[in-house]
Amino acid sequence: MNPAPVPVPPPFLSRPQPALVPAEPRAFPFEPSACALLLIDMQRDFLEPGGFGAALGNDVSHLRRTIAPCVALLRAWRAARLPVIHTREGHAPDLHDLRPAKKFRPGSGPRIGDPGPMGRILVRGEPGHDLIAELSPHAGEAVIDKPGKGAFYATPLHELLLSLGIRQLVVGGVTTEVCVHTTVREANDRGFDCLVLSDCTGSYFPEFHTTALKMISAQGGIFGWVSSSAHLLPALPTA
Ligand code: C5J
Repeated sequence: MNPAPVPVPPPFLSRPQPALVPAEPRAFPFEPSACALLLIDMQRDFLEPGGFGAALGNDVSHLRRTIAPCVALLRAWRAARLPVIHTREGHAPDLHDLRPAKKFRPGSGPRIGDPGPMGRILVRGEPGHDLIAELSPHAGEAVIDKPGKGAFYATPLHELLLSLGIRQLVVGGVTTEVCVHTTVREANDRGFDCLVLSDCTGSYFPEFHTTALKMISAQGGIFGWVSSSAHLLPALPTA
C-alpha cells in the first residue's frame, strides 16, 4: 500500500506579479512573499582549513569563494525581512542517527564521529559542526539539524515551509553535488520551486559544481532554475 500523500504547498490564490529573475533555463518568477532563503551546511567542518573536508584531502578554497556572495545575499535578504533557513549536517553525540551506510565508506581517512581538529567530526555541539561565523544565524532564523544529505530527511523542514506559506526556495550552500542537489531534487518532488545560485554554491570539485548546476536546469529545468546572486539581488524588495 502506498503511504499517505505528503501535503503540498497551496497554489497562490491571488498571484502577485512576480519579478522575473534572469536564470537557466528561463526567467525565474520570483515571488518574495512566498520565498525563503535556504543556506545549506555552511559549516566549519566543510569550509575551514582543518575541518572534515580538508582532512579528507579537499581544497576548501573552492567552497570558501561562496562566503562573500552568501554574506551579501543574506544581508539583503534580512533587510527585505524575508525568511531565512540554515541547515547543518550532523549527528547526535551517541551517533544513534548515523546509519552504517553513511558511516562506513570504503576509503581510509577520518569518519563521522572520529576526533578531528575541531572536535568530533560532524557531531552536534562540536566546534566543527557550527555554522561559519560570517553566516551566524540571527534570532528568529530557523536552523535545521539534518542527519542526512537532504534537508528534508528526518527533519521538520517540510512542515516549517508550509507553516510559513513558502512555495519557492532560493538555495545556496555546500556542496553543490551532494547536500544542495539532494535537497533541491527532493524539494522539487515535494512541490517547491528552487532557484539555485551558482556563486553561492560550491563543490570541492569545480567540474562537479558545473555539471551539478547543469543537471538542475537541463531538460527544461528538470529540478529547478539556476542563476546568480547578481541577478537576484536587484529583484529583492526593499523594506
Ligand atoms: C557532504 C554536504 N558533502 N553538505 N555534505 O558530505 O554536501
